[in-house]
Amino acid sequence: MPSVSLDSERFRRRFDTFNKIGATERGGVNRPSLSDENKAARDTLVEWFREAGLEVRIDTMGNIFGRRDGTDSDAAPVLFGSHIDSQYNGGRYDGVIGVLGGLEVIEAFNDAGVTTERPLEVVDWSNEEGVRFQPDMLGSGVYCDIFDLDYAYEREDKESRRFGDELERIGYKGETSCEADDIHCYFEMHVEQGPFLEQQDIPVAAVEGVFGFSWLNVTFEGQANHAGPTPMDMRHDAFVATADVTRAVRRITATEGTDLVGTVGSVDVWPNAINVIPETVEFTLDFRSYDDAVVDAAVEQIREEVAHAAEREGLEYEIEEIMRVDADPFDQGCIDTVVEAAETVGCEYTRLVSGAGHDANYLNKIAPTSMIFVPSVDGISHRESEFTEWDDIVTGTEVLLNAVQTKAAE
Ligand code: HGY
Ligand code: MN
Ligand code: MN
Repeated sequence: MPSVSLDSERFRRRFDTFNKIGATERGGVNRPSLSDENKAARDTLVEWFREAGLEVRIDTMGNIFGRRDGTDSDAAPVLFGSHIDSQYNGGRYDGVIGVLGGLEVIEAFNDAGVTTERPLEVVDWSNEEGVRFQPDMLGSGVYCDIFDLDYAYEREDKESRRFGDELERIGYKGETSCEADDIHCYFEMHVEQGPFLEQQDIPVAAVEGVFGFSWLNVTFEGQANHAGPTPMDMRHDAFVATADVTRAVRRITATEGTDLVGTVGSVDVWPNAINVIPETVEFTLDFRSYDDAVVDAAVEQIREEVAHAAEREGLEYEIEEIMRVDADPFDQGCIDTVVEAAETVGCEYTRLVSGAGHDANYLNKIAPTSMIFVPSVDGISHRESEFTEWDDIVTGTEVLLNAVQTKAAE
C-alpha cells in the first residue's frame, strides 16, 4: 500500500485562510452558530470538500458531510470530524482542527491515490457550542436521536430568533433527513482545552470518555425599586439571590476528591440600571463530572439552594434543566486503535477523559467512538488566546490518519 502522508503546509494554509472568517482583533474568532460568519465558513468548507472530490450532503439540521467512496461502497463508512461554529469570542482551534484535519486526511489519501475499502466521511456538526442556541451538540444530538428536529428548530437565541428560521436564512436547511446512518466508527480530533497534556509535555492523548454534564436555566423575579429611598428590609433583590447561588456553586464543588466542576456562565440582569434594584435575573448553571451520580447530587443541592435564596429574598423563581448528558466511556476498540496509531506515528501519548463536551458524546451512543486530543497551551480554551503548537496539530492529524486507515480496512 503506497504510503499516505499529510501535506502540513496545505493544511496550515487552509487553517489560516479559514480563521480569517470572523477573525477578531485579539486573535480569536467570532463565528457563532448560524451567524453570517458561520455561513461564510460553511460556504468555504463546502467549496473545499468539493475541490477534494467529496460528495457533499447537507441534512435538515445543517450538518455537512463530505463522502469519499470506498472499494466496498456499501460498507458502513468511517466517520470523523467536529464543528466549525465558535464561541462569541472564541479560539481558532476548538472544533476547526477536527474538521480541517479530517479534510487533510482525505487529501492525503487523494495524493497517494489510495482508495480505502470502507467509504470515508468527514463531518461538520451544527451548533456544537450551544452559546447562541442552547443546548449544545444540537446537530449531532438530532442525528443521534437525542433531540427531535422540531425541538431543535424551536430553540431561540436571546433576540428570539428561531434555530429553524436562521438555518433557512443562511441556506443550510438541507434536504437529507437528519438521522443516523450505519456508521462503522467515529473519531474526533480536538484540542484538549485543559492543562494536562502541556503539563506532561505529551503531544497526544487517546480519549477514554467524556464527562457527563447538566445545564440549567434559573430565573429570579423580585421587585425593581429606587436604589435610594427603598429601605434594605423592604427589598426583593433578584441579584442578591443570584450571588447567593453563585457562592453555593463554589461550596458544592469544593468537595475534595471529586472531579466535580460548576460554573455560572451567563447572567442577564433587568433593568440593569445603576440606581434600580434588580427585578429579574436569568442565569445559567453548568455542572460536570465523570460520575453521573455526582452531577445528579450537585443538581439536587443547587435546586435547594435556589429555593432557599428565593425564600430569603422574597422572590419568585423558575429552574429548568435544559440539558443532561451522561458520562460515557468510549469504545475500547476505538481507544486501542488511537493508541496503536500513536505508536505507529511514534509519538508519546497518554490517556485522558474529557471535561469538555463534544459531538463524540452523542456519536458514542450509536457507534464505536473515540477522540484524539492535542495540547492547549496554558490549558486555555473558549478564549481568543487559545493556542496549540502547529507541530502538535500535525502529530494529532497523523494519528487520526492512521486510526482512520486502520478502521477503513476492517
Ligand atoms: O460545553 C462544552 O463543553 C462544549 O464546548 N460545547
Ligand atoms: Mn469543541
Ligand atoms: Mn467549545
